[in-house]
Amino acid sequence: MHPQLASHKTVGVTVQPYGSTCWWLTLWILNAIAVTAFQHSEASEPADSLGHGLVAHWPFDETAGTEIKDVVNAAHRGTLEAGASRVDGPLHGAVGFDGKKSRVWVDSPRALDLPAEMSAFAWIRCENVAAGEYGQCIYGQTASGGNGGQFELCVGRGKNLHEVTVLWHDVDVCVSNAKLIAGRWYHIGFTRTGQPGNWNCTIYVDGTASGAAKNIATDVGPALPFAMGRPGAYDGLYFHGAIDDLRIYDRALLPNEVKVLFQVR
Ligand SMILES: [Ca+2]
Repeated sequence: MHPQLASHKTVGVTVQPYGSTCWWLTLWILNAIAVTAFQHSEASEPADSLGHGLVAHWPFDETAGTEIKDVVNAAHRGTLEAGASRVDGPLHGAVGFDGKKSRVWVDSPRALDLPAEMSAFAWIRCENVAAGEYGQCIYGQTASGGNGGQFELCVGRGKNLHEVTVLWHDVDVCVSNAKLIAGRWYHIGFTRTGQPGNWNCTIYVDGTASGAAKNIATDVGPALPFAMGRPGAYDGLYFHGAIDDLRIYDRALLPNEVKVLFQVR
């Protein structure tokens, strides 16, 4: 029970034996408790919808070891590899990547087979936002030979050295309007809506839409191994920075849900 509610209940029980005035006082207190409970429920409603369609959620809040737990499905555990480290993030713990070989390896859980609508959101801090031709992959699905899968999020790519780029099936499909600054945390994600031959992608930065592409003909690639800090099983495009609270959905979050998710602390 909420400590405040426990305190109110104690007061009500204490005053009840002292006559009609105190009885009405008790009713007033109980009513106040009910209103408080209703307001609490109403306030939490938008946040509650954020559990709908959530297929993976890695908070990175473990304090030791190399295991990264998915609080939605225990089968989606990841592993810190090659120097990926535990650092402080906006929401408690986060994972740091050195841009050399470090990554979180997850592999191919069935729930990450997302060939249709989807969303992925996380807190991200880049140490280098101008990586060069192919940029750095923050997370994504890719085969060991480099073929792209259903989704990737990259930074510092091609001519968009200070922006984030969403790719699927090896194709850049959407670029953020926001230009990132190294060393600062951002809440970044994207949604995919539509259907084969006619997809839409919107990138969000800090709760607000920041870049969109419509009528994307490029179809989604196959489900491939997933990793953070590099593109899946491909040995390259390593990310130099940190990630916190990565959430993946099998639906497109609505704009107001993205705002709420940005405000979660
Ligand atoms: Ca965290």
